[in-house]
Amino acid sequence: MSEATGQDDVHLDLDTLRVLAQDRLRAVGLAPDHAVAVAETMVAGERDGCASHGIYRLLVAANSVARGVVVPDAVPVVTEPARALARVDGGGGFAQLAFARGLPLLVEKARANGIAALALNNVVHFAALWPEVEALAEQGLVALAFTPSHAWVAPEGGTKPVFGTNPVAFGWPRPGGMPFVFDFATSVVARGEIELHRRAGRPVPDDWGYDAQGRPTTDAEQVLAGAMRTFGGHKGSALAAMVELIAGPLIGDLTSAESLAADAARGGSPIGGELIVAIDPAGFLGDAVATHLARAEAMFAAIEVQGARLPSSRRHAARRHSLAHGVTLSRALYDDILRIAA
Ligand code: NDP
Ligand code: PYC
Repeated sequence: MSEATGQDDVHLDLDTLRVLAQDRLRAVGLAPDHAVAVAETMVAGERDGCASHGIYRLLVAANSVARGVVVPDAVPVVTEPARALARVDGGGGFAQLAFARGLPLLVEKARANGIAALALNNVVHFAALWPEVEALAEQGLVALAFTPSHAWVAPEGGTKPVFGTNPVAFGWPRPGGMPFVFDFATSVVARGEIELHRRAGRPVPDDWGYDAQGRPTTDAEQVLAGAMRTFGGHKGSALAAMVELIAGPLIGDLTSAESLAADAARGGSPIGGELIVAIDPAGFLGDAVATHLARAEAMFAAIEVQGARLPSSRRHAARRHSLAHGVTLSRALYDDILRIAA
């Protein structure tokens, strides 16, 4: 059910949002199985209060389809390059269906070998990575995920883009509770956050990026045209380089610079690969798993007891609220979504 809650926003329950997202994705030409997988990740982002990677991504995904960046009816192909390795060739489609097709094999291999990795190749990626690591941690596995994007981010000490916004995500299973998950870009913020500032006509902090001449600027448009900065100076810069390497050349896929070149100024989402690693705690610990996971709980308690919060606690609170009360979109975003494929 949807209802107008005022001139500037629109309230929707999650089922309505899901139907709207699937409908718009099919309307732009996405095959039904892709539309379901892609809509699910956008609805999950909106449900969890991740505005830059929520339902706003409908506009981004529709643009990638319209510009011919993504293969809308790609059929993912799963292979096993080695005992502990799985690969899904996404055939140029969105990453969500490729991940869904590779997940069962990754879990099976991690349980059999103690550790396993899944490479998604030849996919288009517009989304957050926490759904991947959360899905694995919910099955009792420790998980890591990485993907390059487009070359938008300058290395520390430079002002010209080399890296993508290159997120790193981590998931840790918690007995009887939601997994411990963090997921963030190695740039100072995700590019989607700067896009939202541009849409709202809001300035960005002056340490988010440079204009095309390499000068710090608070103009979101200028940062998008120039270069973003890494988080944490040389530390974020090195992590961004690591993501380029392990989710690019290591799995035979594109770096962020190569992805941007392949886009050929179409303005689509990044094209390339994603690396997902899953570790079964029982591989190291055997019957002592419960004892050692309990020690991890002591660390989480020591964080929270002093008033600090765990990553994902805000997201999980947003999820509880959205499941009970639905979500609110700005009227401008809702109208833009209705205009997709119209
Ligand atoms: P943030 O800087 O907002 O960091 C997000 C992470 O940090 C979350 O796990 C968040 O938990 C946690 N966090 C935030 N504040 C605190 C705090 N005070 N204490 C403890 N934990 C905290 O995210 P980014 O802007 O860097 O990235 C946003 C999203 O963009 C990510 O999901 C990422 O995957 C996505 N992205 C995707 C790319 C792609 O190529 N596909 C490229 C770049 C980014 P919580 O959610 O609970 O707030
Ligand atoms: O927000 O930086 C970003 C991003 C890139 C690809 C998907 N999201």
